[in-house]
Amino acid sequence: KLRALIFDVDGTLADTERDGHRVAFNRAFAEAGLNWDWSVDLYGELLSVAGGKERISFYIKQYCPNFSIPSDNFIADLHANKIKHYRQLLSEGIIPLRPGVKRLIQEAHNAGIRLAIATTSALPNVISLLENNLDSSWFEIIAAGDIVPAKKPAPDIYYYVLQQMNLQPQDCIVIEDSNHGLQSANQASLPTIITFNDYTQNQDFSAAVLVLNHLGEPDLPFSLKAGNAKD
Ligand code: XBP
Ligand code: MG
Repeated sequence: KLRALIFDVDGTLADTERDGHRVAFNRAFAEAGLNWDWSVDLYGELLSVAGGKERISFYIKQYCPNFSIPSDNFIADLHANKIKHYRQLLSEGIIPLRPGVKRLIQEAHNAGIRLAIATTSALPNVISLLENNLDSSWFEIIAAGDIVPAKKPAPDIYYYVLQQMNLQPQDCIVIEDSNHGLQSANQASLPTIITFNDYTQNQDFSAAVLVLNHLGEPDLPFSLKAGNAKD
């Protein structure tokens, strides 16, 4: 019996990466006087590293090998400022939920299915996204950011949610958008539905129970759409 739905956030609830996180990183870099500028394509590569702080470290190692990190909390401070910019972007309402997300969450809530979040992103980011779009009190557990030391694709965040909710993996379905997320959930034995997006569409999803382009209405041929159903 299905008892719980566990949602990833970035790329799953909303397309937050390209116009949200990426832009916020760039604004934080500019504010710190750095001439780093993450293009849409470069950001696609950087997404191979989960977690904002981890992504900045990776970028420095890979693309700015001569850059000397000025202080111990340089990356943490930069990331804290990135969170500020990201929340500002969300509050402007430019990043809507993906199709079908709100309906699924509402119907699951009405049916008494328990809801949880498992994300690599920092907690304030998740709270902002939920508060701008949904009733965040519906989520029993919001497992985010550094709450577990090993981020996705490690399974730790999903083990954490299962333990906190006292659930068995077979009682749950996970909704993810990336191969990282799929690996993380699968290692915790959780059946996973993928809703891919532009950044993740070419990834390997063979371990998913279902792969969809989104959770909204199916993309039916025109003649089958509402109003033409009798054709
Ligand atoms: C999300 C991420 C995050 C965000 C940035 O992965 O990889 O790093 O891009 O978030 P997932 P923070 O959807 O698999 O959880 O800057 O808040 O870390
Ligand atoms: Mg994701």
